[in-house]
Amino acid sequence: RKKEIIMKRKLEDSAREVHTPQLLEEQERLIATLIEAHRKTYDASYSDFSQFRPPKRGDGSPECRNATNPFLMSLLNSDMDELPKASASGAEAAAGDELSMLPHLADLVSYSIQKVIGFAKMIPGFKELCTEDQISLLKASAIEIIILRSNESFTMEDNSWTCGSNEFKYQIGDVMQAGHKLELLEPLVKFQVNMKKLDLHEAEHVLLMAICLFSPDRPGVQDRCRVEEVQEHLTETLRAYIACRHPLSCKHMLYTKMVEKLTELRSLNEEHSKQYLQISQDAVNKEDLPPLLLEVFGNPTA
Ligand code: 8C0
Repeated sequence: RKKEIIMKRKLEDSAREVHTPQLLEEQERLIATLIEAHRKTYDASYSDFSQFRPPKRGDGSPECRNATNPFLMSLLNSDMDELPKASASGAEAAAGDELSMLPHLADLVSYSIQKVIGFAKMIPGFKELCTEDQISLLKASAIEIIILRSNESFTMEDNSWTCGSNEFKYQIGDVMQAGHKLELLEPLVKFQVNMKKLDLHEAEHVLLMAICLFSPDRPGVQDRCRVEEVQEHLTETLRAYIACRHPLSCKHMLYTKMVEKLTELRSLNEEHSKQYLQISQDAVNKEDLPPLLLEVFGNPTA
């Protein structure tokens, strides 16, 4: 009797493998909802970027090329005949502030957090969670989802995030001028390159962001079962989508590779939290970090 049941299960399992899984109508609707949510919260014209505090790049600026003559430079460039008051820091500032890109990138991250929140609110199941769980999920995944969504602006031509004009083109050097170490940025760029190579469909891209958000194992999550349920529904939809919509030649292992990306994001996130602590402490007096960013990533002075 037991053997019969086991045999029957095996038959059912292999039948499932052979028959191409279908995209259920409900799954189609879910994908359409996610794509619309993403389009409403990702402006690919990047026209809002001019409202951020402007990017300041030390490299290439006249001050920096003349780093040996910072005072001469500042006198030549200003209408006043006096040396800057705080001489030591004046020299530093003229030679190119170490955190000169921080205000712009902090504004970009803060803006992106707002967009990620907007995206989350449109995912079926998110609003039904209690506010505490919504906050726990967002706090833990915001930076990961920003990294994922940023792949849309990333280009392998010159390994930069290109958001319109040259002013809003971000290269490793620019992010270093926001206080980030090369050791963290190299894996971040490598991640972007490997993501780009996966050449995801929009449906897969948005599903991955939603799956990332609904991770039941984030710190502080109360109703893990609800979160897991939604995540499983999303992963099932992703598997079905890949199985029936992705061209045979490139769908091999795609789901597995996508799940691997989520693991890589975790370790980027972990490394980032360590550096964030350092940067946020360096930045406390500069009032460089927007309040939303402090709330989401933590405020070292609070
Ligand atoms: O100066 C700081 C700025 C941000 C110091 C710390 C932070 C961190 O937030 C508090 C984020 C750190 C993160 C790098 C570490 C990741 C392991 C930032 C600096 C990265 C993440 C960004 C913002 C550098 C510039 C390019 C990176 C993602 C980029 C994203 C690009 C876009 C453009 C965001 C996306 O939302 C969008 C609309 C465009 O695609």
